[in-house]
Amino acid sequence: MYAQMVKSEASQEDPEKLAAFQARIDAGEKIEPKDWMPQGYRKTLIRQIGQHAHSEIVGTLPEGNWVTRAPTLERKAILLAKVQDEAGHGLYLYCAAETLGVSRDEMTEMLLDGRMKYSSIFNYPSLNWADIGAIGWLVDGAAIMNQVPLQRTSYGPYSRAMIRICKEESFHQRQGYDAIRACAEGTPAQKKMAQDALNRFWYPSLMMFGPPDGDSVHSEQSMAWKIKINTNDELRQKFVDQTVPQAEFLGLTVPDENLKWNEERGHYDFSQPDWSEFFDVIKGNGPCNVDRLADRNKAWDDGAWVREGMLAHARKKAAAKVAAE
Ligand code: BYC
Repeated sequence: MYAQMVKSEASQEDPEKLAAFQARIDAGEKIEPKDWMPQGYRKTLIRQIGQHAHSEIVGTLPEGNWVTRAPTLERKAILLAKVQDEAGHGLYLYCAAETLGVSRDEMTEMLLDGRMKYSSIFNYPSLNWADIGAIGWLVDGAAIMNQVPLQRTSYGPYSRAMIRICKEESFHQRQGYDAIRACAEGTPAQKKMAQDALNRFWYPSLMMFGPPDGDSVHSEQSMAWKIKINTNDELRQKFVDQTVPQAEFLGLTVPDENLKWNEERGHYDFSQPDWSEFFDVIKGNGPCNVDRLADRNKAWDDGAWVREGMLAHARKKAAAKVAAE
């Protein structure tokens, strides 16, 4: 329906402007906030960048849950820094989306009342310390796989935000791998925890790339506009190819009986996640959807006095400046 809406909006736009816009995209030019752009391009970016920003913010919840329970002071300091980075990523992305004419408050309200999504992965719980390793290793690993190509996305502010974010995500992935490595090399009970974390996070991580290409409603148009550079399935395959040897190095087993190197294709063959579970989770029925939104709503309500105070201060400063002129 969304794709049809984008097409029907495009039919109402000036064909010459549309052709000139597509020529700029095809020539690899970046589109900047003041440039003319089709309504569908603007809407798609607001949806994708806004959803991405929300994911960064909601993504701090499963990890923040472990800051006070990290096993050593060093692990605590590292996790705290990572969680702060994720919140920062959310802010860069909200700023990038604001250049398209939507405010951060509007996007937040759409998240809080369920009109905007965030990544499915954050609707799964972090039950033990090894889960924090698995999140860094697998979830940040999947995020980087998706975000490195987005550094070349056609919208300038999004592309520039992604360059900065990717640098930090690489550190996040390494800290996760190091944390799960310590568990995998530890006592039999710790190794068991690491395996259990891999068992629970493997398929949800594969889901992060979105539905199979045949069910991806936005990919075709988003790729024509170079908002997306790769299809969901291409990135999922790259992630599997990269991650399986990492699991082998840890002495852990990927929970997939069909996982096998395919010499002819030069890729691993692997089982698809349960896509009905994915669609259920993004409809709001995952294990933690209700808690995540309740936490974000509470944070928004509890922070109202701060926002009001900041606005009152800004108004006072502006009035003092006018009076002094
Ligand atoms: N979760 O047509 P499709 C992070 C929705 S943050 C939820 O393929 P598209 C991190 C999709 O929105 C990671 N919904 O969509 C943070 C669409 O529904 P609507 C976030 C999903 O947009 C903290 C429908 O399914 N990364 O890494 O072309 C700590 C059909 O899908 C998901 C980004 O956001 C999902 N996984 O492709 C650690 C990256 N997948 O909107 C880590 C930027 C699909 O029509 N985003 N849907 O109602 C993208 O690259 C693309 O949006 C996606 C989906 C590849 C995710």
